[in-house]
Amino acid sequence: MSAPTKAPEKAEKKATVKRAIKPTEQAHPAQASQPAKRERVFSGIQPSNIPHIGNYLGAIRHWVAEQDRYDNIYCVVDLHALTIPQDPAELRQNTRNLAALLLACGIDPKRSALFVQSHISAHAELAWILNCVTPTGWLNRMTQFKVKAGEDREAASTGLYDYPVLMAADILLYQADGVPVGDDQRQHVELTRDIANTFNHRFGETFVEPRALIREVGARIMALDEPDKKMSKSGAEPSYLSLLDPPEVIRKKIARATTDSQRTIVFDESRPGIYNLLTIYQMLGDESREQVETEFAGKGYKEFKAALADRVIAALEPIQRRYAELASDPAQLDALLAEGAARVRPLAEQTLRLAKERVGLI
Ligand code: ATP
Ligand code: LTN
Repeated sequence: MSAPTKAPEKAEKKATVKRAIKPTEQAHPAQASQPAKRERVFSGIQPSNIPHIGNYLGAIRHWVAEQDRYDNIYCVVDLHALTIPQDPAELRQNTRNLAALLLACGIDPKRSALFVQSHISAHAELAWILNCVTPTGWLNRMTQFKVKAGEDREAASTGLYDYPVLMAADILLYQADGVPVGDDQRQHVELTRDIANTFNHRFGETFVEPRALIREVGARIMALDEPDKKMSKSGAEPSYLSLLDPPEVIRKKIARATTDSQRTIVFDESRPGIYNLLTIYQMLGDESREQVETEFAGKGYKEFKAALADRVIAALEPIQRRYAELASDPAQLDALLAEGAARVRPLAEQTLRLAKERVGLI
């Protein structure tokens, strides 16, 4: 192979001047000359199962509520779902169901781009480039991998190990300023910042360093049966409240939820079961803790659990109704997802082109 000539370097320099992206706390670099533009947010959710009330309270609800504040991009991360074994037919179904459910929760395709990760090949391509600047030591520290891989770490897929780098690619491709997520994803967003920072230092400003947008309340809803563990889509049935659970299932799961032998119904973090249920109750009603505690002063768990079930059922009823309509028209859903991908693909491709150029791919 011949030695590299000066020319590509020059071309690279020129590209740097022309397309330099300066990360700022305020705005997306491409928006630097138009400071009035909104900050961009990106977030993803896996089609690994039907979402639960934790996904809703920790993430989806905020995506919906903040649609007028940000430039929004939301993604059904099907490539991430592949990191653990999936039945192909189920994955296809779950992907469409999840998209329908996000729309039913209030994601508005006019204000938010909603698309499927595998429809934009730049995600996988950028992930490869980022793999090559990410030390394995960083991935070894990721707690989600340790939890998901379980005892037999050697048997976990390489994809599961590499999951956070693909997530970094998702975020960095769109030069997102913020990443609205639940508390469990904090470490992955920090890793994304580290990867962006390392890349920018090595190759010149290329990526915005995003920050995690995590709420104080509800960012970590716990499993109903084991309140010391996070509620998870991949947990056992009685551990979570699915957004599509019918009323009688919701009542049963809440009635069986783990509490403790004390009687008072108060927000006490040392009592994780009742604390978790109270948090769900409070969030669905937008009340203060004091108001909730006053409401149940002198009352028992049975009464509280019945009130909680009523509230969850009432909150999910309109979502389930809209979902049934949307899910009945898969062709329209597919068209909408294709539109979402078409809207953001140019952004992703622009960033990928720049990253390829920066690292020296011709
Ligand atoms: P899985 O069990 O398949 O890994 P998950 O339940 O962790 O799924 P994701 O699709 O990975 O859900 O996450 C979607 C969003 O929901 C993310 O922003 C994540 O941080 C948030 N989230 C997940 N679980 C909770 C929870 N228990 N409480 C609050 N937010 C949560
Ligand atoms: N890792 C996330 C899902 C996810 C994501 C993303 C979230 C994939 N890519 C990009 C925010 C931004 C999870 O397990 N909840």
